[in-house]
Amino acid sequence: MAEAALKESPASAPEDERELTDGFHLIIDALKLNGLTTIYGVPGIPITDFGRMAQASGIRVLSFRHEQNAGYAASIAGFLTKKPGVCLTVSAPGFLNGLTALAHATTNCFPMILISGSSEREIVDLQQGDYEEMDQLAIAKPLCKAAFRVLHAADIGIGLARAIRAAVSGRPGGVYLDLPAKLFGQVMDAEAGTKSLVKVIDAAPAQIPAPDAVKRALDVLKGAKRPLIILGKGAAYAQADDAIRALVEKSGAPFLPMSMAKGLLSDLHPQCAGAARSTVLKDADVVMLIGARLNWLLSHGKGKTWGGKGHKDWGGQKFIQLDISPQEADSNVRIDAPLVGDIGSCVAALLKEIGSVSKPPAEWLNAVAEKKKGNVAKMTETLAKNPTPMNFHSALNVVRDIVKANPDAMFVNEGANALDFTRSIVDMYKPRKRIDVGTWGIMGVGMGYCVAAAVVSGQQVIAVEGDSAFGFSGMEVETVCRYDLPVCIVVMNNNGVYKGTDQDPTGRDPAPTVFVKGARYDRLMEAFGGVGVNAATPAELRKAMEEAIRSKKPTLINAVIDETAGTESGRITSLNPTAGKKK
Ligand SMILES: Cc1ncc(C[n+]2csc(CCOP(=O)(O)OP(=O)(O)O)c2C)c(N)n1
Ligand SMILES: [Mg+2]
Repeated sequence: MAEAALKESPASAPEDERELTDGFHLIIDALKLNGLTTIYGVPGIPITDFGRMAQASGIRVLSFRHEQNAGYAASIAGFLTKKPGVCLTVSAPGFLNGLTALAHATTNCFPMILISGSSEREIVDLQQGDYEEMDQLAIAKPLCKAAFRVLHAADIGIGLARAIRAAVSGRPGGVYLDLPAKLFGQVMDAEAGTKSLVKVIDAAPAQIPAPDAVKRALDVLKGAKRPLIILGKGAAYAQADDAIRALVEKSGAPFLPMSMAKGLLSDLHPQCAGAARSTVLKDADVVMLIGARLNWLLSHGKGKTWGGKGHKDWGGQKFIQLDISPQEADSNVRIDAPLVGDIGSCVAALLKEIGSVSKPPAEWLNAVAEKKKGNVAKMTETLAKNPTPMNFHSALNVVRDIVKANPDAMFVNEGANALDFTRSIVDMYKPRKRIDVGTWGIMGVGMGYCVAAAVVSGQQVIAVEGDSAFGFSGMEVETVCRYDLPVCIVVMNNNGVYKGTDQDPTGRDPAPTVFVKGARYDRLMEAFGGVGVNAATPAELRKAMEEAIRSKKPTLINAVIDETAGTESGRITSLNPTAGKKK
């Protein structure tokens, strides 16, 4: 009788008979309880066993060659799924390698959690020189949305819950979670451990806009003679695709997708003004920003791009801004109608109240259509040329066809010319297919994005990479081959950064912008069992891409591009400072 009672009540059992758990298992249980079942990381002290145990428990653990790439993978997984992407790193150097990606996630408003092992607190705090000693929490704090440390196994559940909420609620961002080495082996009663875990309820609660703000926004919109809607990656993130389409179509306004919002409505949609960008920015009288910030990518909402007279002059238009953050309005110019809430709720509220709207004046729509027609005709002409050597346009004409034939494929893009030409030439047809350098114009996201895109979507991935851009994460082609992912990488090889033609005026070294001429990136892929193809003509490129997609094999195509073809910094040449002192 006494024995039976003891079995039913493990808490009162003698210590050595109670079932125990530890930090390792509690972290795994906490992740799984919250549906976080993929980890992107690099193993080592103190998290090697954690990775093994996580894998054994059914979590997918994707091991990279460098933490930065694992971090970028986690960040874009967050963007694609609206759940925090999890990156796992070792202490000090591994943590620092992952930190760039955490800061990138925060800047881009992607939910991500960087979980890093760290060294012994008492040694770190006395600065006694521990293995990989670093006060990681202090370093992470200014670079992310929130940072937490867990010292006791009983706090793991709460620690992860705080990290999840911070990452996905409000404006999403990067969160740092510091787990000191001793935490992993800490033992506690299993039942108490289970009770300490938290399943986060409604991690990103809807934020409903105020009715008067909705009315104000609609009044401004309805007063427009030349309206324009700009869709940002916040709109893509929201996964409110149908409502956004309905609002755009109801308004009848031309829309402009920011790079990662391409495909939210098809680039071929009749209202898409992508091919008339300069006209619509300059001439619109009312601009509705949906999940797009007026940062450098939109010339801060002022200056000549926006019809202003001088560099910093306001163009005179009115702005409506839908954004989750109340602090976003007036960041660069006056916002006449801020609408604060999550994009899904804001768009739904506008749709509910909009009533009948008359289409924008024909004069405006015709002016945009004319400009579009002219630019599309010019582009068609350029794309039809077939120069030798191949240039960006003749190569991208092929990519454009392949993407059109495979609209479900994920599309990764980085570089300077390799980015800017691709963005304007390759149309997107579905939401959240195009992922690229984002807010910072960062190089190095390529292979991390490819891995996460393949893992999260289960779809074919196509990557168009500048040869410089590719080099930042090139070693991860081994990761792509190891996991046998359906990734087709096209390296636009113009022998360097922007161009391959620069020379050192002193004749001593190669110029800072050029690489080994005629490099064969395709052979890197072959080293790991993938398919490598050297393509010097559009026909060879087309054949190789079609075969990659048919076979689903990891493929790298070295597309040989005219080394004179690019321009300095692609489309952002003007951001280069110029020397005040002429020679
Ligand atoms: C992390 C980081 N380092 C450096 C840069 C500066 N940068 C901008 S584009 C670029 C590479 C451009 O060359 P490539 O990828 O070959 O594109 P191309 O213009 O030649 O097509 C570099 C290094 C950056 N944006 N990000
Ligand atoms: Mg290049």
